[in-house]
Amino acid sequence: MNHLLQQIENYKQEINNCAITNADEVEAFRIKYLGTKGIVKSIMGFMKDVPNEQKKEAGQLLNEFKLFVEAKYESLKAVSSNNQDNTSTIDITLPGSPTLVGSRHPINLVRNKIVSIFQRLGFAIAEGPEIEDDWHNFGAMNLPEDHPARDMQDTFYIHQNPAWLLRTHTSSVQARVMENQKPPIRVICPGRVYRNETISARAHCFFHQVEGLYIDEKVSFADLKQTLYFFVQEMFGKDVKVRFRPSYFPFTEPSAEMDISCLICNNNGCNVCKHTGWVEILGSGMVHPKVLENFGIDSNKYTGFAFGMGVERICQLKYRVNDLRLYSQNDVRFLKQFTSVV
Ligand code: 2U9
Repeated sequence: MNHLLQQIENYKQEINNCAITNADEVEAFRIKYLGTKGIVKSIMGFMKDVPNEQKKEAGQLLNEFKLFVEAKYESLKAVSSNNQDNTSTIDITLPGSPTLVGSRHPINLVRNKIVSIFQRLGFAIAEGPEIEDDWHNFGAMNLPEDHPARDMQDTFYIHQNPAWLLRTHTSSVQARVMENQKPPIRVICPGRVYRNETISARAHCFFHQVEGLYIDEKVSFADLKQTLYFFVQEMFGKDVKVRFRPSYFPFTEPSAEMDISCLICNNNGCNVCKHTGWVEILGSGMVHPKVLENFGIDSNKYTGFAFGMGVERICQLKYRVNDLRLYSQNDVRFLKQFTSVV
């Protein structure tokens, strides 16, 4: 037993003093100490000569020694590979690792495309605050006190001051333009809006709108139709067909929703158009005289048209995205698929 102890001590000293710097020496160390005919194996062979009552203690010693040698081998390996790195040269023939540059969000791509089409028609861009007061969001838009859209379930009110709310549409921006500008007014208002909805594939607590407003003398429903027809042709191609359906909004009279022929089935009927051949794309109408008067605009002299569309909706039709949640999950696998609106 004492002999064994002495031997282990000697080897430990030898190992502690060894100076090893390169991979060949490390391999020689491994063969000498840990190889099949190495020192660790050979002193394990002494176990059979150890008296039974000392076997337990001897076993522990040998095990500790084995762990000591293995740890030393691992640290030598690490040191020698570091040395190797320091001396190695860069292989300039290897391909570089590319820097990922990201891409524009599909909602932004589609919003930019919508806005640029209206800019070409002479519309100026207007933006406004997302936190609004009741007047700019509802009152000025002819939404009466008891209108369901004012309901707590649809609108996010600010706890600290319920006179403030998160805008439910970007009409509040047009309201601010009308406050500060006299006709002619021709603005396009892109922006994020908020509604208190349960999140699902088809609804979200926020989405993006582009609304437009054109007020001047002699603006007619024919101007509305032609402007919006031009817009969808630019957006979806010259072959697109349109139809207008009568509708109701408190801020426009008359009001109309515009459908386009289904791009997926070419007007023949599919799941996207619910087998009607048509898909709804935006709401529109002639600005209600009361809305004009709210801003001191003479409704006998001036008329105007307005429209509003959801960017997510257009994006869904353009890119065939079928779940609204994808837009806000920030998943690169989804986002990197979009590069431009064609
Ligand atoms: C002023 C006067 C009138 C904006 C309009 C719509 C019709 C409309 C919806 C489309 C889908 C909202 O995103 S959506 O849910 N919008 O249908 N919006 S007319 O009318 C205005 C705006 C400002 C001063």
